[in-house]
Amino acid sequence: MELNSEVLGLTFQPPLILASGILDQTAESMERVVQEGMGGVVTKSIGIEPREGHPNPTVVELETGLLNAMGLPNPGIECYTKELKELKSRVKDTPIIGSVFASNTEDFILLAEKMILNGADAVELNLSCPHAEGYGASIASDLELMDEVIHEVKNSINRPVLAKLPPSGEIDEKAKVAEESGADAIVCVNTVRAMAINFETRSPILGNRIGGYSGKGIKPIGLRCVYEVYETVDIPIIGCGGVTTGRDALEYMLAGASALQLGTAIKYRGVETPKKITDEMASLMKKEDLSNLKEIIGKAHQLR
Ligand code: RRO
Repeated sequence: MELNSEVLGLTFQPPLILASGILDQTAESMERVVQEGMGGVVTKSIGIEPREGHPNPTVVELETGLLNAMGLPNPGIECYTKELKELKSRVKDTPIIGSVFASNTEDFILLAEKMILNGADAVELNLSCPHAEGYGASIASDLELMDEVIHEVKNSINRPVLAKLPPSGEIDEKAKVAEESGADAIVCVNTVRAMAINFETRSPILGNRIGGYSGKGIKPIGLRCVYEVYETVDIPIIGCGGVTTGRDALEYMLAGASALQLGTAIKYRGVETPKKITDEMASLMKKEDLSNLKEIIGKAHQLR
């Protein structure tokens, strides 16, 4: 069974993409994930200047997922372009999506142009980090600014632009604005703003106090977001949020996702996660007599 998805003129085979923020600091680690069956990769979110990120602890393991407040640590675009070039030379047939964050339109344009110039096939605009003042979710909550950023980036690069949205607020309204501004796809969703408190120390655990929740626990939220956005826009949706098994992936596709991003699942199922999920998708489809993903995408909307 051929499990592939054509999205944005790119072929994802299988339709599983490494989500931003996991195993994506170096060309070597991203290549390794591709060798383990990932159909595409998104880089760590990269900004103009190097950033150390938030103080430790930056990650907490919860019962059904992870809580992080990394704080956009990254080496800055000048330094990261070396990794990107190296990655491009190592994974020629696998689409590379460059993730970028900024606080203003000019910086977004500069970052997107550098990503494309150095080997990215598409750009993912991080409009949704839940715990970075002035970046991320604060961009998507200002619809005028989001419109300008997407419109201007789209005008500057001749490649697909993906808008990664937060699960907060009216996501269908944000997705509609993103589509009208020229986004080629919506990534649904970033992590959920959350926190953990240690009873014994009577204090928040994360250095930044507030962080983003990912993994199995947020799957119903991501699924709902994909479902709502599918009813609102005509551009493709890439599902993200707690996809851990082949069944999860197919449920997201029923909600309307054309491809999926995987992140936290790798922590629980290892670097072989994409192969495992692909096998699970194939056997579940075989059992249900399905041979093509097109028979699945968006089908949960027809049964009401
Ligand atoms: O680096 C982070 O702390 C981070 C980012 Br950029 C993001 O988009 N989402 C998240 O949960 N963490």
